Amino acid sequence: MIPLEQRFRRPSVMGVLNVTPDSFSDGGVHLDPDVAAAAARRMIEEGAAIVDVGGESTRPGSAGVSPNEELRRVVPVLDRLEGELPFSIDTSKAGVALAALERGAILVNDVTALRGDPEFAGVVAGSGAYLCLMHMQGEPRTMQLEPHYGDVVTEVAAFLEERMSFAVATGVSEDRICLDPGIGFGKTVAQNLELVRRLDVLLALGRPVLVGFSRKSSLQRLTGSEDLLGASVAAAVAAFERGATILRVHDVRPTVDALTVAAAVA
Ligand code: HH2
Repeated sequence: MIPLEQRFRRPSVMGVLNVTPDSFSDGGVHLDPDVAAAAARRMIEEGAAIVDVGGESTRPGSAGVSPNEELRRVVPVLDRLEGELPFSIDTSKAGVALAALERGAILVNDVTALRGDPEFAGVVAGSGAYLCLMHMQGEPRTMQLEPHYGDVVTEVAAFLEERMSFAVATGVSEDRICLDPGIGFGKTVAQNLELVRRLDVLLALGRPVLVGFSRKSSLQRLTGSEDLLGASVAAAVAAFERGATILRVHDVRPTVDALTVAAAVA
């Protein structure tokens, strides 16, 4: 694999495809694998560089699903995407990551940053795939109850630096890794905004940064709007302008258009 920064030019869009009944913004929409595969194709046509397939919701309060249930949700979709378009798998289970890698996933997106499953790091290292390491305080079930930090930005940076060292020690080469502050994962609105405002601190770790602000509740709290399209696009542009490389979003076409303009004047 070529280094991640060559495969994903700044800015690149990652389209979100949740194959779950309960994801916070698109739960239940893509449960039919043919519908899910069609949505993935549309995202690529609209300019996404990659489609992120997930079978377990990590929304605040969610309890998680069994490996078998997660496989049952994602495998029929992955079977349809195999060989057709670039996709990643959003999972913290080694068995699910392996099933996706066997079907050609080029990136593994682990919201636990290799803390969830002891087998996970080895599976990724052996595959040669790209890896996204994300920061989360606590676990989805409880993470929004009482987020606490001294300085959120330096703590997230220290965490990601340590997780990257761990990944490299288990055999994942550094040029395959991207880092993610984990917007909404154990953070207040102010902390989420601070992480984007001071993205340079994460960039100083030397790896491309992925930001997923799309449709998150902080945007709803900030704007008071129920329709989060405008807020999500603005958040993607703001993150890009502060140096993010990959923007993980639900609404691909408007985000790609906005980023094209933002990049043209950069
Ligand atoms: N956010 C969500 C899920 N996975 N992965 C990364 N790397 N970064 C993120 O910010 C991120 C993520 C949550 O969003 P969504 O997939 O829309 O919802 P749910 O977890 O409810 O399926």
